[in-house]
Formats: sequence, C-alpha cells, structure tokens
Amino acid sequence: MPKNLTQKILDAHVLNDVHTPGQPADLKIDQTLTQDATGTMAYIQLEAMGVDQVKTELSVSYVDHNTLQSGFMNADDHAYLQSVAAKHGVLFSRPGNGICHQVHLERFARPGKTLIGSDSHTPTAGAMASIAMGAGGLDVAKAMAGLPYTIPYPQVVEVRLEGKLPHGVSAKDIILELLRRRSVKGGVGKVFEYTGPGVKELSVYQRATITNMGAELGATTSIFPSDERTREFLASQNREDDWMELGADDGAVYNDLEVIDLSTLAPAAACPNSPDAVKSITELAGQKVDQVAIGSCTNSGFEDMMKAAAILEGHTIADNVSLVVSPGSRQVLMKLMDNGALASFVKAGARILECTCGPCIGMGQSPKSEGVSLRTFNRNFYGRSGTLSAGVYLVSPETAAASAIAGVFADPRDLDYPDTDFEEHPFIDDSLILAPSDHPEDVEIIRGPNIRPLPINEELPDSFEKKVVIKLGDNITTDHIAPAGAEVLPYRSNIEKLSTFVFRNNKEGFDKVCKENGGGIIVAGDNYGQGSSREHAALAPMYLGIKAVMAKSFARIHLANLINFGILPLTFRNPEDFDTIDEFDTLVFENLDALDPEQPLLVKNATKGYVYEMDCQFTEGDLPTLHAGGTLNRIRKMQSENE
Ligand code: MIC
Ligand code: SF4
Repeated sequence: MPKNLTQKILDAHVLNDVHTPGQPADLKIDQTLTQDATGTMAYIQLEAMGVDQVKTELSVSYVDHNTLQSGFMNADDHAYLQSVAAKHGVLFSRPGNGICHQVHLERFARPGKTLIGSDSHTPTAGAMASIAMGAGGLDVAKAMAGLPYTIPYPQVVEVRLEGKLPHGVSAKDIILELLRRRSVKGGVGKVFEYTGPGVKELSVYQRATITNMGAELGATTSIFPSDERTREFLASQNREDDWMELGADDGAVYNDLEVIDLSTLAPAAACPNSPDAVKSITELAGQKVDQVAIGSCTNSGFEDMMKAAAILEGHTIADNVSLVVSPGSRQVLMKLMDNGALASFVKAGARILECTCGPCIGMGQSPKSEGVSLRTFNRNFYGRSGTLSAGVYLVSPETAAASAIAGVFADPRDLDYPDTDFEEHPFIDDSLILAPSDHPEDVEIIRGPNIRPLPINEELPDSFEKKVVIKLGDNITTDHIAPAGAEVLPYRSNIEKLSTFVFRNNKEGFDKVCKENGGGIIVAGDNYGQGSSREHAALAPMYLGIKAVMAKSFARIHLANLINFGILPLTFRNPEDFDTIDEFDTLVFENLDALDPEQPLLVKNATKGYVYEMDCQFTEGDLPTLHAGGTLNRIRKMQSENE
C-alpha cells in the first residue's frame, strides 16, 4: 500500500501498531529541543524522574526567549540550564546563538527523524522532512527519558502547490492564504503535507516559514519532502551526509486536499488579533504604520533578511516608523555583517536587536498606545506585544520593509529589488553550542533563588464541588491563560509568582478568586488553549486549584498539558449547555473513582438545577495519570512501588 510522507515517517516510529487517524499512537522520538522559557521546567521534571543521561539521539537546550536579564531571574535560569545540560547529555546553545527553530533547522534537523520540542513552532523542522511537533515540557522530558510521545494518529491533508510565486509575494503569503481558508482551528488533528510542482520552487528557508506558521492552524505539524533543494541547503551547511531523498510514494492517499496556485497569490496581512484574520495588502494600503519588526522564528532566515535589506538599501525609514530587526541566528547575523546587508539596515535607520525572540514574545519593543505594528512574526494574539490597545499585523519581510519606508501599508510588488535565492555559503561556527560534560558526575547543578521546586498536585478525589471561576469564549490562547512578556517570563520557574498573572488581561485578580473559593472550574468555548506549548498554562491553574476545564473543544498541546498536570479536560456533549452556565455557579462532580472515558461524565449544576453530559477528552491510558493528580505524581508512585 503506497504511503504518504507523513505515514512513512510515523509508521517507522510507531511503537504500538496504531495507524488509524484519531487513535493514540505511541511514537519513538529521535530528537528533542527545549528553549529557556519552557526548558527550566522540563529539566526540573527530568531531574524529578531520576534520569541520568538522556536517551535520545540528540537533545538540544536553547536560550533564546528570556534574554533581557533585568534582575537576576533570567540569568539564574540560564546558569541552571547550562549546568543541567552538561550533566545530563544535552547540547547547550548559548544566548546569542539564535532562535531555537532557526538554529535547529540549520545545524541539526534531519529528513526522516522525529523531533519534539517544548515550543509550539517546533514544526519548523518539517521543512527538512522531519516529523517535528510542539509538546509540553513534561512530554519533552519524558522523551529525553526514552519514553514514547503519544499523539492521536493524524489525518493527512495534501497541500498541492502549483505555479511559482510572483515578484513581491512571499512564502509568508502562502501560509496566510492557508490560514485564511482553514482558520486557527482548521488543523487540529491534522498534518499538512506539501506536494506538487510548486514545492521545488521554494527554498528550505521559505518552506520553514510555512511549516513554522502551520502551528497557527492548530495542526499537529506540517511537512515538505526532502529533495534536491534540501540537499543543497544541507550541503551549504556542511551537512550533506545528513541528506536522504524522502517523499510520498506514487499513488499515496490523503484524507483531504487543498490546492494553492502560487502564481495567483498576493501580499497579505493577518489583522488584529488572530493569525487567520487575513486581508490583502491592497485592502490595507495607505493606512498609517507606527512600528515595523523584522525577525522571529518565522521570517529571520538569511533570504528573508536579504530581501528586506535589498528593499531598504538606499532609503531611510519614514519619520513616523520605528524599525527593529532581529536576525534568527548568529550564522545569519555574521553573514549579513560580511556582505554589508547589516549596514543597509543600519543606514536605513533600523535598530538592531539580539538574535532572539525579542518583541515576538513581548521582550521589549511594545508598540505605542493604539499603535499599528507590522511584524514578520506568526502570532498577534491579544496583549502579546505588551500594549493592549495596539494593533499587530503579521506580514512578510518584503511587505514589512516596503511599509517601513512608506510609513503606511505598502505593496512590495511595486518595488524593484532582486528575487534571488541568495544561496551563498553561510557562515558556520558552532562555538556557542556547548557539548555535554565528559564527566557528568562532577557537574554540579546551579540552582539560584529563581529555580523553585515544582508544585505538587493532590490525587483526584472521588467527588468534589467547585465554583465556575471564569467563563470564556472561543479561541482562548495560552497567552490569555499564562501571559508572556518581559514582566512575567522571568517567573517561568517560579510557579507561585507566575500564578498571580493568570488571566490577568481577562479577569484582574483571578488568582485571588481561586484562592477565596478553594480553586474552581474553567468554562470555555471552542479551541481552548490554542497557541503556544507552554505547560505553565496548565501548571499555574493547577497550582490555583483548578480541577477541570469544561470547553466546547481543545487545542492539541494544551489538552495534553492539562492531562499531564491532572486537570480534567471535558467537552459539552450538547453545546447549548454552555449557555446555561454562569460564573460562580456551583458544579458537582461525583463517582470519579469509576471514571470511564467511553461514558459521559454527569456534572450537576447545583445553582441552576441542570445536569450536563460531558465527554471525556482523555483515554483509558490517561486514567492512572489523572487519578494520581498528574504525570509526575504517577511516575513517583511507580518509582516507589518498584523500590
Ligand atoms: C510562543 O511563541 O508563544 C512561545 C513563547 O515560543 C511559546 C513557548 C513559551 O510560551 O515559552 C510556544 O510557542 O510554545
Ligand atoms: Fe520565539 Fe516568537 Fe518563535 Fe515563539 S514564535 S519561538 S516567541 S520567535
């Protein structure tokens, strides 16, 4: 039976013989990556599991998110991460070396491998024909411990690319088109596999923009075949030995089809506050712009930077615009220094930032009040930029650069600049990637005061009564639940402090409400927990005593995180029941010892006198974890039973 590329790689890694969409497939994981904002927790959990040396083929710890270092907290985290990597067999990419996904693509990603990362944009490596998925830190820790990673076996959508991109139209415009068609929840449970004659027209960097932002579809991942373009890219990185040809078999079957004719696309923007609120630049042309930011793991590769520099060359940015540029990796930055492109940026008036996530995660560069910010990033969720009243638009580097000069939304198709591939020899230097210690027993873990012990959940009681502490609508992101930004991110390894920020842009003082009511229940609409992989969006609510989330539907990674931290994820069998619940209603949960995922759980609304049939969004295999109060409790229990 011919297989598509996704099935080929998955089936070579499935350990429990599951090949049917929707069924839980246990996967062997070859590579892992972590970043600092989620990594501290992942390694604290790895330590708690008592793992000596990681069991993967390759594990890399990157520092790229929390690099502001105002106060000791982030520096404490970095020191901890460096020491724990040296001790446990993990490569350590130092701050300044670049954004995890960019560096991983350049230096480590390989065709045919499985990769999970504690960051939702890990699918970037799908540009290199890896099955690369975002996961919670605890799942990444488990993979480092040699345990399988379980996902619902995905449906595979064929995205057939035809034609060639016109001048001024970018890979970013391809993924924006898909988001326009399919929406931020259109990819749940699916892998988007790219095929067709248009594939060879795209370089690995362009493919990476698409696989990266495929995360915004809610997809499990996205993938391109490994072909001649992949070989060229790997050869330029001195890694030709890592190449192999890999694609779908002739006659492979898919669950769904989407055809995109590249020659018909036009420059586009995702408008505030959702990556799927897509309009064409023609519709927006002429509207005033206050800030332009070029960078992030979506659009900070060499070609993107070169195109933006070529457009800016010889121009000065408009008086009303502030332009910031953050190259994705030190390799890219060095090359821009060598070939003079960095000078073009500086001469044009750009402010050059570190090779990190920076403004993408609200680490500085918040726009002015009610400002209009054009960013080459992948997310424009409410509040993420740090300015609640600002409007963030997601655009290509070409549109960003053109608009920075014009001071208004501008169409790059009107400008004359070279459409080359810029396939020069990159600068290659791995000296900021530290190998693990040859004498791990001598390495002492550095634990500054910001590294706090993990909060422990209680076992799931047989019955409880809790109030609804918040009721929310559709598409609530993890940025709503556990906000990011320069003020909050330093507390990612200090859950007590972090919990004071939960839902702060929705309901000021949410933590106090939870404390006064002895925890509670969250009620939400569709696609609850979309966006990032941050397990803090489950861990901090767990710390506040949240026992269940009752939603219309969940995003994949957040659902797994809820289970990992012992919070019951439930969906309404009758969606109209949602309308009958209000904040502070008292809900009664009973007979949980006999919980059966195949049967609806009956939840009583004691305030209104209703009974709700709730579907369990977990499997039989998750039951011991939920009863134990989460994965770590379960692992500890198993360890003590074996002693
Ligand atoms: C993001 O883009 O939202 C982040 C910050 O990279 C997150 C991870 C985090 O919250 O630390 C992600 O994408 O998973
Ligand atoms: Fe960093 Fe932004 Fe990419 Fe997340 S989306 S990894 S914050 S650059």
